[in-house]
Amino acid sequence: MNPAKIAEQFEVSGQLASIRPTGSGNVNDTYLAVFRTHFSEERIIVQRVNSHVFAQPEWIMENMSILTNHCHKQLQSESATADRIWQLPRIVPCRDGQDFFRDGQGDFWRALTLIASAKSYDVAQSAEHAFEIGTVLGQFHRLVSGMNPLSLRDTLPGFHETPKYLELYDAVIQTPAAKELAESSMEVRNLQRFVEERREFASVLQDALDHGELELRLIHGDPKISNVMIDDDTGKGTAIIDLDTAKPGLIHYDFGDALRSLCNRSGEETGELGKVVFDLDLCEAFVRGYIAYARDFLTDNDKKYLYDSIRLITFELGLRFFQDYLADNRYFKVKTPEQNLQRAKVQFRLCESIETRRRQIKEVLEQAFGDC
Ligand code: GN1
Ligand code: MG
Repeated sequence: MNPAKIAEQFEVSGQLASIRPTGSGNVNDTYLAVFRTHFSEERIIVQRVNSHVFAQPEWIMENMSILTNHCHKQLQSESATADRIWQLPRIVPCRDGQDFFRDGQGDFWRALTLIASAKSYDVAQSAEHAFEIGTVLGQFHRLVSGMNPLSLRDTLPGFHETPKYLELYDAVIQTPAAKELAESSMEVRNLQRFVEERREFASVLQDALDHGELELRLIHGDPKISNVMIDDDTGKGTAIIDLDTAKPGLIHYDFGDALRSLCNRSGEETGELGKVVFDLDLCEAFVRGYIAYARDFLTDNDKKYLYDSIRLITFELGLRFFQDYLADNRYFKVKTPEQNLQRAKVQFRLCESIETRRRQIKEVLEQAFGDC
């Protein structure tokens, strides 16, 4: 169904003035809709949730209400000491009162308020920007640290369990189409070797969870740089958006994901592999921002796995892109058939850079957190 018709289903006053695609998401389709009355303007985000990825999109909305209500209450009780304004996205209900709209084709649509006067960026702008990303993730983790992890539903089973992605990869690599690709492409064979050399490492966090060293908490699931909103007026982080993957998990995946996306100044979509490196200055600034809030909840065992988390999530995302390429690009949206292959090469190159800088990264972490 046409997005303009969809936008009109939501409870917003005024008349739809415009609607256009926005954001750089790899999974959902996102639009910015502008409504005007004689006296004012309201902007909302309208999204078609990818129901191929999220089998129960209703759960995302339930989770979002629970999570934002909790954070809102907590922030209200602390507002006297706040050094900045924290914002949260809010669900805009449909005219019939529901939190979402299903169109004639069965597609799932929802609308959210826009974070006021703020922007997000696909690549780091400065060390101050990195500090703000760390601050926002630390604050998010602190805010949800008092919640029972099981108070949210698992919207995406297996998400960020690296061994599960290896299983999917192992299944696809056996298919005739993937075998043919491997035979004809040296590049594909190189990536296969890269995966094999790290197969053992893939279970490092799940093993720590199984052994009771790490515990399940609530996580954001996708705290990449472009999901952190920076206030236009103050330059401070003001919100973390895209709460679709908030669920019980290991906060290490969040920590690693924020750093992998932030510290690659070339961005996820670069064609220039030679320029992909893990930037230590940005890492240091992020960690300074994160620790201010994380001191309250990080345990000694948590600290032990921080370096591994950065390396692992980068490997995991590369593996997910590679697997999807071999499986005919069914998960991540692509503009060309080779895009997921290129994305995989970028993450694997970044993973190598993280491995090369292991000692320096550990030094940064140790300075901030103690033994890591
Ligand atoms: C996807 O759609 P988007 O851009 O919010 C993916 C993340 C990846 C990210 C990489 C549900 O997020 O896990 O880290 O792409 N989300 C899902 O850019 O798979
Ligand atoms: Mg996302």
